[in-house]
Amino acid sequence: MKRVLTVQDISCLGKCSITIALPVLSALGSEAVILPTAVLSTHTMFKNFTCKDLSDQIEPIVEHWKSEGVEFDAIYTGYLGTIGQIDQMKELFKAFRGNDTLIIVDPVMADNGKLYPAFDMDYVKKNAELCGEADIIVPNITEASFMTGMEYREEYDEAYVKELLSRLNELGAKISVLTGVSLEEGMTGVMGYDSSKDEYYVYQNKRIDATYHGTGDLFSSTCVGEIMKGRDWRDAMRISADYTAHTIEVTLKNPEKPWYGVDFEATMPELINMR
Ligand code: PXL
Repeated sequence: MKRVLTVQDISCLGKCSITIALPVLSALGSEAVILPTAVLSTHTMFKNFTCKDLSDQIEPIVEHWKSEGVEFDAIYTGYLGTIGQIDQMKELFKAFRGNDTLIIVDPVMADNGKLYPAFDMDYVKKNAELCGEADIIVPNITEASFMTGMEYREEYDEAYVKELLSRLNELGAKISVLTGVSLEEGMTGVMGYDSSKDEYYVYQNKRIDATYHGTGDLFSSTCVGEIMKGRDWRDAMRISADYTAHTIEVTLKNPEKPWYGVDFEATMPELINMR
């Protein structure tokens, strides 16, 4: 069984980060190991959330794992709280990067043209450095435009997306995948670039006009789980885009849908058999 370490916050209520990564990775047949960066009462789109930073726990946990000889097939980082934690991730990569360890960085920090409340441009710069150490990065267009210094656009063409990918590639990751890329009217999806082969991959599916928290985490966790199942990164992206879009559609049909997250619990049985 593949063993995946995921490093992100625990938002106790909110269906994002670890509360999505754990069930998705388990459902896809990987052993999920967690390293929580902080405990929040809810994700940061609620008002008055509490937050306990866990930075001081990272080193002792890592040291214990090292003493146990623990190895990982993949390390997947998502929402990190502070610049200091990004430095800690660099050390963690050094400690556990084996010849076949896949490192996937989702530089969670912004959406819809804006940074999330906790972050600033110093954090963006640091996240760009972390992306340079990854095998695969999965930013959305907002995160990519912040990290590359390119203008954020709501309306764009393929040339703009290719330029973003080319500048992301300069950060140093082997494969850069942009999410939330809409290249045709009524469609959305991903566009990726594999620098080792100089190859692009585009996948578009139906655009659903709804934004939900945690959908980026659902997409990334599914990618990691699918790659661990042995899928090529392009197939993993396609399945993850389909699964995320389907889950949003199902959520919209639920009359009791919570506003703060998607009903991935309802669609998980389908995920297991997706191909
Ligand atoms: O879904 C990304 C995410 C993860 N963790 C926390 C968040 C968010 C998005 O806002 O607030 C705490």
